[in-house]
Amino acid sequence: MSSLRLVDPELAALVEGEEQRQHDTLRMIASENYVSRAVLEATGSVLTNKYSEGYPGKRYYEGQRFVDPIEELAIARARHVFGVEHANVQPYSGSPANLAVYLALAKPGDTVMGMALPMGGHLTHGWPVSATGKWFRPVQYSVRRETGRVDLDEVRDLALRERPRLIFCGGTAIPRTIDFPRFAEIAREVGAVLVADIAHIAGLVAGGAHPSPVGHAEIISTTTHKTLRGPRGAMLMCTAEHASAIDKAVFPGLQGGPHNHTTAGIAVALGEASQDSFKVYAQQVVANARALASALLEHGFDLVSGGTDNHLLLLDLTGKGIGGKPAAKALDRAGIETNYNTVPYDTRKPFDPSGLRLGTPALTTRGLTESAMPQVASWISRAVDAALKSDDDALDVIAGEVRELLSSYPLR
Ligand code: DSN
Repeated sequence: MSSLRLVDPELAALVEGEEQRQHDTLRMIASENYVSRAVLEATGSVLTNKYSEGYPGKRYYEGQRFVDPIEELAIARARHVFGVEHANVQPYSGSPANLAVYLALAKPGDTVMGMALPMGGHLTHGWPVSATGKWFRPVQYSVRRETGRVDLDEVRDLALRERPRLIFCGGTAIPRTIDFPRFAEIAREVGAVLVADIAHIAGLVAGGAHPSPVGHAEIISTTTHKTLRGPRGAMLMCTAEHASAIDKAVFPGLQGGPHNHTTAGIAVALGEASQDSFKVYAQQVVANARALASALLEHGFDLVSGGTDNHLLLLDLTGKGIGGKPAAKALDRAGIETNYNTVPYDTRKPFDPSGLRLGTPALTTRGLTESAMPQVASWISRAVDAALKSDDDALDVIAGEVRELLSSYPLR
Protein backbone atom coordinates (compact mmCIF):
# COMPACT_ATOMS: atom_id res chain seq x y z
CA MET A 1 0.00 0.00 0.00
CA SER A 2 3.05 2.33 0.05
CA SER A 3 2.27 3.89 -3.38
CA LEU A 4 -1.39 4.37 -2.58
CA ARG A 5 -0.48 6.04 0.71
CA LEU A 6 1.79 8.43 -1.17
CA VAL A 7 -0.51 9.21 -4.10
CA ASP A 8 -3.88 9.22 -2.39
CA PRO A 9 -3.60 9.23 1.39
CA GLU A 10 -7.32 9.88 1.80
CA LEU A 11 -8.25 6.74 -0.12
CA ALA A 12 -5.41 4.73 1.47
CA ALA A 13 -6.70 5.61 4.92
CA LEU A 14 -10.16 4.33 3.99
CA VAL A 15 -8.77 1.03 2.68
CA GLU A 16 -6.64 0.63 5.80
CA GLY A 17 -9.69 1.41 7.93
CA GLU A 18 -11.59 -1.36 6.18
CA GLU A 19 -8.68 -3.78 6.70
CA GLN A 20 -8.67 -2.99 10.41
CA ARG A 21 -12.47 -3.34 10.56
CA GLN A 22 -12.23 -6.76 8.93
CA HIS A 23 -9.55 -7.68 11.45
CA ASP A 24 -11.56 -6.57 14.49
CA THR A 25 -14.96 -7.91 13.46
CA LEU A 26 -16.49 -11.34 13.64
CA ARG A 27 -17.54 -11.47 10.01
CA MET A 28 -20.63 -13.65 9.78
CA ILE A 29 -22.22 -12.58 6.51
CA ALA A 30 -22.74 -15.99 4.93
CA SER A 31 -21.61 -14.88 1.46
CA GLU A 32 -18.34 -13.26 2.54
CA ASN A 33 -14.86 -14.52 3.28
CA TYR A 34 -11.20 -13.52 3.53
CA VAL A 35 -9.09 -14.28 0.44
CA SER A 36 -5.41 -15.21 0.75
CA ARG A 37 -2.59 -12.71 0.19
CA ALA A 38 -1.82 -14.64 -3.01
CA VAL A 39 -5.34 -14.06 -4.36
CA LEU A 40 -5.10 -10.38 -3.40
CA GLU A 41 -1.80 -10.03 -5.22
CA ALA A 42 -3.08 -11.65 -8.41
CA THR A 43 -6.23 -9.50 -8.29
CA GLY A 44 -4.23 -6.31 -7.73
CA SER A 45 -1.76 -7.01 -10.55
CA VAL A 46 -0.93 -5.40 -13.92
CA LEU A 47 -3.47 -7.70 -15.54
CA THR A 48 -6.00 -4.96 -14.88
CA ASN A 49 -4.31 -3.03 -17.74
CA LYS A 50 -5.20 -5.52 -20.45
CA TYR A 51 -8.16 -5.99 -22.79
CA SER A 52 -8.83 -9.54 -24.05
CA GLU A 53 -12.23 -9.82 -25.75
CA GLY A 54 -12.68 -13.40 -26.92
CA TYR A 55 -11.30 -16.63 -25.55
CA PRO A 56 -7.75 -18.09 -25.36
CA GLY A 57 -6.33 -18.46 -28.88
CA LYS A 58 -9.21 -16.44 -30.39
CA ARG A 59 -8.95 -12.85 -29.25
CA TYR A 60 -9.78 -9.52 -30.84
CA TYR A 61 -6.74 -7.75 -29.36
CA GLU A 62 -3.02 -8.50 -29.57
CA GLY A 63 -0.62 -9.01 -26.68
CA GLN A 64 -2.26 -12.05 -25.10
CA ARG A 65 0.76 -14.32 -24.63
CA PHE A 66 0.51 -14.20 -20.87
CA VAL A 67 -3.23 -13.63 -20.54
CA ASP A 68 -4.13 -16.69 -22.63
CA PRO A 69 -2.28 -19.18 -20.41
CA ILE A 70 -3.66 -17.46 -17.32
CA GLU A 71 -7.23 -18.00 -18.51
CA GLU A 72 -6.38 -21.54 -19.66
CA LEU A 73 -4.99 -22.27 -16.21
CA ALA A 74 -8.15 -20.97 -14.53
CA ILE A 75 -10.31 -23.10 -16.85
CA ALA A 76 -8.20 -26.24 -16.34
CA ARG A 77 -8.28 -25.79 -12.57
CA ALA A 78 -12.06 -25.24 -12.56
CA ARG A 79 -12.51 -28.43 -14.59
CA HIS A 80 -10.21 -30.33 -12.24
CA VAL A 81 -11.64 -29.02 -8.94
CA PHE A 82 -15.29 -29.54 -9.93
CA GLY A 83 -14.88 -32.42 -12.39
CA VAL A 84 -16.77 -30.66 -15.18
CA GLU A 85 -16.46 -30.94 -18.96
CA HIS A 86 -16.44 -27.21 -19.63
CA ALA A 87 -15.82 -24.02 -17.66
CA ASN A 88 -16.17 -20.37 -18.55
CA VAL A 89 -14.36 -18.14 -16.05
CA GLN A 90 -15.29 -14.77 -17.55
CA PRO A 91 -18.67 -13.80 -15.99
CA TYR A 92 -18.23 -10.59 -14.00
CA SER A 93 -20.32 -11.88 -11.11
CA GLY A 94 -23.22 -14.17 -10.23
CA SER A 95 -26.07 -12.16 -11.75
CA PRO A 96 -24.37 -11.71 -15.15
CA ALA A 97 -23.47 -15.41 -15.08
CA ASN A 98 -27.11 -16.34 -14.56
CA LEU A 99 -28.24 -13.91 -17.27
CA ALA A 100 -25.87 -15.67 -19.65
CA VAL A 101 -27.65 -18.95 -18.88
CA TYR A 102 -30.98 -17.42 -19.93
CA LEU A 103 -29.43 -15.97 -23.07
CA ALA A 104 -27.88 -19.32 -23.97
CA LEU A 105 -30.88 -21.54 -23.34
CA ALA A 106 -34.15 -19.61 -23.27
CA LYS A 107 -36.14 -17.08 -25.26
CA PRO A 108 -37.95 -14.05 -23.81
CA GLY A 109 -41.34 -15.15 -22.56
CA ASP A 110 -40.26 -18.73 -21.83
CA THR A 111 -41.35 -20.21 -18.53
CA VAL A 112 -38.54 -20.43 -15.99
CA MET A 113 -38.70 -21.91 -12.53
CA GLY A 114 -36.74 -21.03 -9.42
CA MET A 115 -37.03 -20.74 -5.67
CA ALA A 116 -38.83 -17.58 -4.57
CA LEU A 117 -36.44 -14.97 -3.17
CA PRO A 118 -38.14 -14.69 0.26
CA MET A 119 -37.94 -18.48 0.55
CA GLY A 120 -34.16 -18.43 0.08
CA GLY A 121 -33.76 -18.17 -3.71
CA HIS A 122 -32.01 -15.46 -5.72
CA LEU A 123 -33.24 -12.40 -7.63
CA THR A 124 -32.01 -13.87 -10.91
CA HIS A 125 -34.01 -17.07 -10.51
CA GLY A 126 -37.08 -15.27 -11.88
CA TRP A 127 -38.02 -12.91 -9.05
CA PRO A 128 -40.43 -10.29 -10.47
CA VAL A 129 -38.26 -7.17 -9.89
CA SER A 130 -35.32 -8.77 -11.75
CA ALA A 131 -34.96 -8.70 -15.54
CA THR A 132 -35.31 -12.47 -15.31
CA GLY A 133 -38.78 -12.07 -13.83
CA LYS A 134 -39.77 -9.34 -16.30
CA TRP A 135 -38.52 -10.85 -19.55
CA PHE A 136 -39.43 -14.47 -18.82
CA ARG A 137 -42.50 -16.11 -17.32
CA PRO A 138 -41.40 -17.05 -13.83
CA VAL A 139 -42.94 -19.73 -11.66
CA GLN A 140 -41.57 -19.96 -8.17
CA TYR A 141 -41.38 -22.76 -5.63
CA SER A 142 -41.28 -22.39 -1.86
CA VAL A 143 -40.29 -24.22 1.25
CA ARG A 144 -42.88 -25.94 3.43
CA ARG A 145 -44.14 -23.72 6.24
CA GLU A 146 -43.81 -26.50 8.86
CA THR A 147 -40.34 -27.72 7.94
CA GLY A 148 -38.60 -24.75 6.29
CA ARG A 149 -37.43 -27.21 3.62
CA VAL A 150 -38.10 -27.57 -0.09
CA ASP A 151 -40.76 -30.20 -0.77
CA LEU A 152 -39.66 -31.87 -3.98
CA ASP A 153 -43.08 -33.41 -4.56
CA GLU A 154 -44.45 -29.87 -4.71
CA VAL A 155 -41.62 -28.84 -7.05
CA ARG A 156 -42.47 -31.77 -9.30
CA ASP A 157 -46.19 -30.95 -9.34
CA LEU A 158 -45.42 -27.33 -10.24
CA ALA A 159 -42.95 -28.36 -12.95
CA LEU A 160 -45.43 -30.84 -14.45
CA ARG A 161 -48.10 -28.16 -14.50
CA GLU A 162 -45.96 -25.28 -15.82
CA ARG A 163 -43.42 -27.09 -18.05
CA PRO A 164 -40.52 -24.67 -17.53
CA ARG A 165 -37.63 -24.39 -19.97
CA LEU A 166 -35.16 -23.89 -17.11
CA ILE A 167 -35.26 -25.03 -13.49
CA PHE A 168 -32.93 -23.30 -11.04
CA CYS A 169 -31.96 -24.91 -7.77
CA GLY A 170 -29.84 -23.21 -5.14
CA GLY A 171 -30.11 -19.76 -3.64
CA THR A 172 -28.92 -17.36 -0.96
CA ALA A 173 -30.54 -18.49 2.27
CA ILE A 174 -30.87 -22.27 2.10
CA PRO A 175 -29.47 -23.92 5.24
CA ARG A 176 -30.07 -27.47 4.01
CA THR A 177 -28.47 -29.85 1.51
CA ILE A 178 -29.74 -29.40 -2.05
CA ASP A 179 -31.01 -32.67 -3.51
CA PHE A 180 -29.45 -32.39 -6.98
CA PRO A 181 -30.38 -35.95 -8.13
CA ARG A 182 -34.06 -35.35 -7.35
CA PHE A 183 -34.10 -31.94 -9.06
CA ALA A 184 -32.46 -33.59 -12.09
CA GLU A 185 -35.13 -36.28 -12.17
CA ILE A 186 -37.85 -33.61 -12.21
CA ALA A 187 -36.06 -31.59 -14.92
CA ARG A 188 -35.73 -34.72 -17.07
CA GLU A 189 -39.38 -35.61 -16.60
CA VAL A 190 -40.58 -32.21 -17.83
CA GLY A 191 -37.88 -31.65 -20.46
CA ALA A 192 -36.28 -28.71 -18.64
CA VAL A 193 -32.60 -27.85 -18.29
CA LEU A 194 -31.48 -27.97 -14.66
CA VAL A 195 -29.28 -25.08 -13.55
CA ALA A 196 -27.56 -25.51 -10.19
CA ASP A 197 -26.63 -22.14 -8.71
CA ILE A 198 -23.98 -23.17 -6.21
CA ALA A 199 -22.70 -19.65 -5.47
CA HIS A 200 -23.07 -20.12 -1.73
CA ILE A 201 -21.80 -23.67 -1.46
CA ALA A 202 -19.14 -23.86 -4.21
CA GLY A 203 -16.33 -24.12 -1.66
CA LEU A 204 -18.19 -26.85 0.19
CA VAL A 205 -18.70 -28.75 -3.07
CA ALA A 206 -15.01 -28.30 -3.99
CA GLY A 207 -13.98 -29.49 -0.53
CA GLY A 208 -16.37 -32.45 -0.47
CA ALA A 209 -18.57 -31.02 2.29
CA HIS A 210 -21.71 -30.82 0.12
CA PRO A 211 -22.78 -33.25 -2.65
CA SER A 212 -21.78 -32.14 -6.13
CA PRO A 213 -24.30 -31.19 -8.82
CA VAL A 214 -22.00 -32.60 -11.52
CA GLY A 215 -23.73 -35.38 -13.41
CA HIS A 216 -27.12 -33.99 -12.36
CA ALA A 217 -27.27 -30.35 -13.46
CA GLU A 218 -26.33 -29.62 -17.07
CA ILE A 219 -25.40 -26.06 -16.11
CA ILE A 220 -23.65 -24.99 -12.91
CA SER A 221 -23.37 -21.34 -12.01
CA THR A 222 -21.26 -19.99 -9.19
CA THR A 223 -19.66 -16.89 -7.84
CA THR A 224 -16.04 -17.30 -6.83
CA HIS A 225 -15.87 -15.15 -3.70
CA LYS A 226 -18.05 -16.91 -1.14
CA THR A 227 -17.11 -20.29 0.33
CA LEU A 228 -14.77 -20.80 -2.65
CA ARG A 229 -12.59 -17.99 -1.18
CA GLY A 230 -11.57 -16.33 -4.45
CA PRO A 231 -11.94 -12.82 -5.85
CA ARG A 232 -15.26 -11.19 -6.76
CA GLY A 233 -16.20 -13.02 -9.95
CA ALA A 234 -18.13 -15.97 -11.30
CA MET A 235 -17.91 -19.09 -13.42
CA LEU A 236 -20.29 -21.11 -15.55
CA MET A 237 -19.64 -24.83 -15.83
CA CYS A 238 -21.54 -27.20 -18.07
CA THR A 239 -21.61 -30.34 -20.13
CA ALA A 240 -19.81 -30.27 -23.49
CA GLU A 241 -23.21 -30.09 -25.18
CA HIS A 242 -23.87 -26.58 -23.85
CA ALA A 243 -20.29 -25.25 -23.97
CA SER A 244 -20.54 -23.27 -27.16
CA ALA A 245 -23.93 -21.70 -26.30
CA ILE A 246 -22.68 -20.69 -22.84
CA ASP A 247 -19.45 -19.20 -24.19
CA LYS A 248 -21.30 -17.23 -26.87
CA ALA A 249 -23.79 -15.95 -24.32
CA VAL A 250 -21.04 -14.64 -22.00
CA PHE A 251 -19.07 -13.08 -24.88
CA PRO A 252 -20.20 -11.49 -27.13
CA GLY A 253 -23.77 -11.98 -25.87
CA LEU A 254 -23.53 -10.06 -22.62
CA GLN A 255 -20.04 -8.94 -21.78
CA GLY A 256 -17.03 -7.21 -23.25
CA GLY A 257 -13.45 -7.81 -22.16
CA PRO A 258 -12.93 -10.25 -19.30
CA HIS A 259 -11.41 -8.89 -16.11
CA ASN A 260 -8.04 -10.59 -16.44
CA HIS A 261 -6.90 -9.65 -12.94
CA THR A 262 -9.98 -11.42 -11.61
CA THR A 263 -9.35 -14.44 -13.84
CA ALA A 264 -5.86 -14.69 -12.34
CA GLY A 265 -7.27 -14.44 -8.81
CA ILE A 266 -9.79 -17.18 -9.65
CA ALA A 267 -6.95 -19.40 -10.92
CA VAL A 268 -5.05 -18.90 -7.65
CA ALA A 269 -8.15 -19.58 -5.55
CA LEU A 270 -8.89 -22.75 -7.53
CA GLY A 271 -5.30 -23.87 -7.01
CA GLU A 272 -5.83 -23.37 -3.27
CA ALA A 273 -9.18 -25.19 -3.42
CA SER A 274 -7.50 -28.25 -4.93
CA GLN A 275 -5.27 -28.70 -1.87
CA ASP A 276 -6.07 -31.15 0.92
CA SER A 277 -6.08 -28.24 3.38
CA PHE A 278 -9.13 -26.86 1.58
CA LYS A 279 -11.03 -30.08 2.27
CA VAL A 280 -10.25 -29.58 5.95
CA TYR A 281 -11.45 -25.97 5.65
CA ALA A 282 -14.75 -26.95 4.00
CA GLN A 283 -15.49 -29.62 6.64
CA GLN A 284 -14.65 -27.12 9.39
CA VAL A 285 -17.04 -24.51 7.95
CA VAL A 286 -19.88 -27.02 8.28
CA ALA A 287 -18.76 -28.27 11.71
CA ASN A 288 -18.67 -24.67 12.95
CA ALA A 289 -22.12 -23.91 11.55
CA ARG A 290 -23.56 -27.02 13.22
CA ALA A 291 -21.91 -26.17 16.56
CA LEU A 292 -23.19 -22.60 16.30
CA ALA A 293 -26.71 -23.85 15.52
CA SER A 294 -26.73 -26.07 18.64
CA ALA A 295 -25.46 -23.25 20.83
CA LEU A 296 -28.02 -20.77 19.45
CA LEU A 297 -30.84 -23.27 20.02
CA GLU A 298 -29.72 -23.50 23.65
CA HIS A 299 -30.10 -19.71 23.87
CA GLY A 300 -33.71 -20.06 22.69
CA PHE A 301 -33.23 -18.92 19.08
CA ASP A 302 -35.58 -20.20 16.40
CA LEU A 303 -33.69 -21.55 13.36
CA VAL A 304 -35.45 -21.92 10.01
CA SER A 305 -35.54 -25.68 9.30
CA GLY A 306 -34.29 -26.27 12.84
CA GLY A 307 -30.58 -26.17 12.03
CA THR A 308 -28.11 -26.39 9.19
CA ASP A 309 -26.32 -28.83 6.90
CA ASN A 310 -23.98 -26.27 5.38
CA HIS A 311 -22.32 -22.94 6.12
CA LEU A 312 -25.37 -20.82 6.92
CA LEU A 313 -28.06 -20.36 9.51
CA LEU A 314 -31.27 -18.41 9.20
CA LEU A 315 -32.66 -17.12 12.49
CA ASP A 316 -36.32 -16.17 12.82
CA LEU A 317 -36.30 -13.50 15.53
CA THR A 318 -40.08 -13.23 15.83
CA GLY A 319 -40.08 -15.07 19.17
CA LYS A 320 -37.34 -12.78 20.52
CA GLY A 321 -39.56 -9.74 19.92
CA ILE A 322 -37.09 -7.93 17.67
CA GLY A 323 -36.82 -7.43 13.90
CA GLY A 324 -33.84 -8.60 11.88
CA LYS A 325 -32.74 -5.06 11.06
CA PRO A 326 -32.39 -3.66 14.60
CA ALA A 327 -30.75 -6.94 15.62
CA ALA A 328 -28.22 -6.74 12.75
CA LYS A 329 -27.45 -3.11 13.61
CA ALA A 330 -26.94 -3.96 17.28
CA LEU A 331 -24.71 -6.90 16.36
CA ASP A 332 -22.67 -4.65 14.09
CA ARG A 333 -22.06 -2.31 17.01
CA ALA A 334 -21.08 -5.39 19.04
CA GLY A 335 -18.45 -6.30 16.42
CA ILE A 336 -20.48 -9.09 14.81
CA GLU A 337 -21.28 -8.50 11.15
CA THR A 338 -24.44 -10.17 9.78
CA ASN A 339 -27.29 -9.25 7.46
CA TYR A 340 -31.01 -9.02 8.07
CA ASN A 341 -32.97 -11.37 5.87
CA THR A 342 -36.50 -12.41 5.12
CA VAL A 343 -37.59 -15.74 6.54
CA PRO A 344 -40.04 -18.01 4.70
CA TYR A 345 -43.61 -16.66 4.96
CA ASP A 346 -42.29 -13.48 6.57
CA THR A 347 -45.07 -11.13 7.64
CA ARG A 348 -42.66 -8.16 7.65
CA LYS A 349 -41.29 -6.27 4.65
CA PRO A 350 -37.97 -7.21 2.92
CA PHE A 351 -36.30 -3.98 4.14
CA ASP A 352 -37.38 -4.69 7.72
CA PRO A 353 -37.75 -8.46 7.87
CA SER A 354 -37.93 -10.96 10.75
CA GLY A 355 -34.73 -12.83 10.09
CA LEU A 356 -31.00 -12.72 10.47
CA ARG A 357 -28.65 -14.71 8.22
CA LEU A 358 -25.41 -15.97 9.72
CA GLY A 359 -22.54 -17.88 8.15
CA THR A 360 -19.27 -19.47 9.22
CA PRO A 361 -17.02 -19.26 6.08
CA ALA A 362 -15.04 -16.17 7.13
CA LEU A 363 -14.59 -16.98 10.79
CA THR A 364 -13.43 -20.47 9.79
CA THR A 365 -10.81 -18.95 7.47
CA ARG A 366 -9.75 -16.88 10.46
CA GLY A 367 -9.06 -20.13 12.34
CA LEU A 368 -12.01 -20.41 14.73
CA THR A 369 -13.28 -23.91 15.45
CA GLU A 370 -16.31 -25.50 17.16
CA SER A 371 -14.94 -24.72 20.62
CA ALA A 372 -15.45 -20.98 19.97
CA MET A 373 -19.07 -21.32 18.84
CA PRO A 374 -20.72 -21.33 22.31
CA GLN A 375 -18.96 -18.01 22.95
CA VAL A 376 -20.13 -16.62 19.60
CA ALA A 377 -23.71 -17.72 20.33
CA SER A 378 -23.54 -16.16 23.78
CA TRP A 379 -22.39 -12.82 22.28
CA ILE A 380 -25.24 -12.94 19.75
CA SER A 381 -27.73 -13.64 22.53
CA ARG A 382 -26.35 -10.86 24.76
CA ALA A 383 -26.38 -8.41 21.84
CA VAL A 384 -30.02 -9.18 21.03
CA ASP A 385 -30.94 -8.71 24.72
CA ALA A 386 -29.00 -5.44 24.78
CA ALA A 387 -30.77 -4.25 21.62
CA LEU A 388 -34.14 -4.93 23.23
CA LYS A 389 -33.07 -2.69 26.14
CA SER A 390 -31.34 -0.11 23.87
CA ASP A 391 -28.21 -0.75 25.93
CA ASP A 392 -25.39 0.53 23.70
CA ASP A 393 -22.84 0.23 26.51
CA ALA A 394 -23.44 -3.53 26.67
CA LEU A 395 -22.91 -3.73 22.90
CA ASP A 396 -19.61 -1.86 23.21
CA VAL A 397 -18.47 -4.29 25.92
CA ILE A 398 -19.17 -7.22 23.57
CA ALA A 399 -17.26 -5.48 20.76
CA GLY A 400 -14.25 -5.25 23.07
CA GLU A 401 -14.48 -8.96 23.91
CA VAL A 402 -14.76 -9.84 20.20
CA ARG A 403 -11.67 -7.75 19.42
CA GLU A 404 -9.76 -9.47 22.20
CA LEU A 405 -10.65 -12.95 20.92
CA LEU A 406 -9.77 -12.04 17.33
CA SER A 407 -6.38 -10.64 18.32
CA SER A 408 -5.34 -14.29 18.76
CA TYR A 409 -6.41 -15.10 15.15
CA PRO A 410 -4.24 -12.94 12.85
CA LEU A 411 -5.24 -12.30 9.25
CA ARG A 412 -3.00 -14.32 6.98
N1 DSN B 1 -25.41 -11.00 -2.30
C1 DSN B 1 -25.39 -12.44 -2.31
C2 DSN B 1 -25.58 -13.00 -0.94
O1 DSN B 1 -25.29 -12.32 0.03
O2 DSN B 1 -26.02 -14.13 -0.80
C3 DSN B 1 -26.37 -13.01 -3.27
O3 DSN B 1 -26.22 -12.45 -4.52
